[in-house]
Amino acid sequence: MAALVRNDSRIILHLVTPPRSHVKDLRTNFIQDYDCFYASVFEVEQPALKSLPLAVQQKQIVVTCNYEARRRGLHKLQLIKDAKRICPDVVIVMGEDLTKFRNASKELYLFARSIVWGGRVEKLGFDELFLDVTEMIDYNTGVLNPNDLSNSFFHLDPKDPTVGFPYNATRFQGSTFPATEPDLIAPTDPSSLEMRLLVASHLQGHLRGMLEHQIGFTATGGISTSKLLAKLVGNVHKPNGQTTLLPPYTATGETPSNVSLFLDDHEIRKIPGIGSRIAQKLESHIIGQETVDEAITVRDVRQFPGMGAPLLEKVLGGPGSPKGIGMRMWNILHGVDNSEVLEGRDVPTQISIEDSYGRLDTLDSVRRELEILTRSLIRRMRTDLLDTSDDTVPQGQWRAHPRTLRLSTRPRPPPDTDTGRTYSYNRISRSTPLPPFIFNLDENIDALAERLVRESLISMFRKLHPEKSGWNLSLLNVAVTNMVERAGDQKKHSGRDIGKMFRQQETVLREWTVHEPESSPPVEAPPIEVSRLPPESPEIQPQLEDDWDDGDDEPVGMECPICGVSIPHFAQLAHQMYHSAPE
Ligand code: DCP
Ligand code: MG
Ligand code: MG
Repeated sequence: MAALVRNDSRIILHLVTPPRSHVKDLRTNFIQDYDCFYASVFEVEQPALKSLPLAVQQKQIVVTCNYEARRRGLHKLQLIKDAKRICPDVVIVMGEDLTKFRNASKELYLFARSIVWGGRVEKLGFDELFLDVTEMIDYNTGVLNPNDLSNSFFHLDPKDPTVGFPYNATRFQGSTFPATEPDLIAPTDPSSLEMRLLVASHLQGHLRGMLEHQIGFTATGGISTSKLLAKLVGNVHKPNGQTTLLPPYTATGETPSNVSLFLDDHEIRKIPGIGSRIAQKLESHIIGQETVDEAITVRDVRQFPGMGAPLLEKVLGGPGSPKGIGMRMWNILHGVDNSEVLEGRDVPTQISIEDSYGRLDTLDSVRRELEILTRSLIRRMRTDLLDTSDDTVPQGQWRAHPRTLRLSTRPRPPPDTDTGRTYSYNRISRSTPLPPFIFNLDENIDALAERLVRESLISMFRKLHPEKSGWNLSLLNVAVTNMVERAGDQKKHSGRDIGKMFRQQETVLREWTVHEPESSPPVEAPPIEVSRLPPESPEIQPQLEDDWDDGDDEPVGMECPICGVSIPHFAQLAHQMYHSAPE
């Protein structure tokens, strides 16, 4: 319960503000989740699509669709053939090349970062941002005039009092949980949690308005004191809405906490941080059977006799479980999440390009594929690591130098003789210092790629696979890691340079063309591991997958609409064939 108290006065939005040590409990965070993101990227390019039912296709699946299509019965992760049957006039666009989504995602991230003081904007997947706006809320609640709240002005730049927007600080912007008549809510104490959340709701409304009217994307938002609560409350009014989780955040006397009121009806499976294995263990403990289909809610777990951190530790702990899982789960069930919104980085920590294969078993084909991957890798390095802001250096200057070259492969074991299915091995890899010639901007990319394969990658490959034949690979990955930023650049994104931010913001808004942004979110994610792959198919088309910002940053796969298993993109076609194959 102590943890609950700590959480009580935090404010989280689906844009998140950074906690400062002395206002640790007054964090204001929010989250923004763009509506039908991939579909919106196409709509921004071609506004005429907005009024039509639009679906984005990857393999045979609707990966997302716009809200016009949803009104007509389509939904995310539906089979294309079902979508066509339900809505014959659906407009289908291919979305397998992720470049434009990645670029739009970075552009939107940069936009948010240009506004939020301290740059505490964290990406979650491609289309969600947490913004820690604590500092902005500290400042703006500090300048409120309690005698004239309806004529307030939100300052977006403390150095220039004219930059900002007017707002009415006697009412929340957008929706609230619990739903309340806006006129009935009128906090007057500028330092209260209510007022902080109220002011934050206007900031989020303003940002969403800018996004919509100046860039063309609508987003849905949530406002609270932690990432967890901001994210969950952000789901309440979709699309193009925002919801603030109202205090009280702790129960007092007869008054229940709104956090519990809000969380208790959630299925535990829907709570971020509770994966399906944990949910299953909790469900079988609560319901008392090994396999259960019944979904249980946060309330069911929280109010279960004897429930608490020790019992959760007993149920969930054991080999393979992280230490302290009981306390972590108990906190989550009470909406307590002390994780911070992480500040973004301007350069990635690594860039890697990979592809998957149905069959790759000769040195010639490996050499050919390595050259293809290396060409993409060099292109990506030039896009992400070159600073082209100085007109006197037309080719640009390297903002960072990766020091290490890494080659990874994933060998494919022979099929299981009983079932005919194959199971994947883990990746194996080797690293070596990255030869400096790769940074030569006068040389063309094809020649550089050919040389890197000939001089480095092939010998690394031979060390990984000393046998001349007999191997068969399901994946190749070429990466540059161990990034060293140019002197001076490391400091550029720490601290706050409002002037620069606003210049950057203008640039972002003026040139809404999808180009490579000059900064990027944190990267470095473990390789995608698939413990079991569906049967191989000769029809699997190798698909370039670069994981510049993989892991958290990029959807690594989709849930199969038939069996619900999470399948990486490259394996989706094979997985569908697995379902359609006769038993
Ligand atoms: N995506 C994907 N594979 C998944 C889930 C999502 O490739 N399994 C992609 C397509 C989405 C984007 O990521 O457009 C963002 O995912 P969301 O779940 O936020 O979905 P949308 O933004 O499309 O829709 P919503 O309006 O419901 O947020
Ligand atoms: Mg979305
Ligand atoms: Mg999303």
